Amino acid sequence: RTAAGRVVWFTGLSGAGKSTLAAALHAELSVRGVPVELLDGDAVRENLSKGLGFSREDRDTNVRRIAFVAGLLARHGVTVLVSAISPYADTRREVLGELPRPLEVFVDAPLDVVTARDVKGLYLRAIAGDLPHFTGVSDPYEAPPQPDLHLRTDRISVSEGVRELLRALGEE
Ligand code: GGZ
Repeated sequence: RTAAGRVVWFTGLSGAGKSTLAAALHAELSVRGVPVELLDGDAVRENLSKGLGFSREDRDTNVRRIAFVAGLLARHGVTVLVSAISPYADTRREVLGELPRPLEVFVDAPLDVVTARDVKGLYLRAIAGDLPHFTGVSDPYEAPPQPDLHLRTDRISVSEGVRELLRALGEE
């Protein structure tokens, strides 16, 4: 199988759709019998990275921990779907460079779109100045210059995104 042991790394702003796409791809691969695991930033921060904040150092630590676990799983043929903002281009390049056949996916929607979605109300708080270090508002997000896949979630549906992901993985 072509997706076996690959790490699909979803990067993008909060609310861009990383977790939604990762969950949908997870469901599709599971149905197809592909061994697949999901490492979601939110869940990771409640367990593996509990206590970490949002300074550059803490985000980098979070991203390195996720990559470490992803590498262990991938080594055993599991397809790993990582969903984390992972805002720093250098850190992404470093950790992805140590993974076998990574697929970097830029989950992209303009700031005004994610602000309008504001599922958790975090953008409202950040714009009001109540949330320091909030990615895209009061903290940087460095878009990947050459992602393997660039999904504009304000233009395509979740199922279209999943189709593109499956194609990129050679699993269509
Ligand atoms: C960005 C924050 C912040 C700040 C809380 N900046 O969309 P969400 O809500 O559900 O997921 C986001 C999550 C970010 O965790 P990650 O592990 O993906 O970030 S990183 O890769 O940069 O380490 C968001 C919520 O936590 N959240 N405060 N200040 N996102």
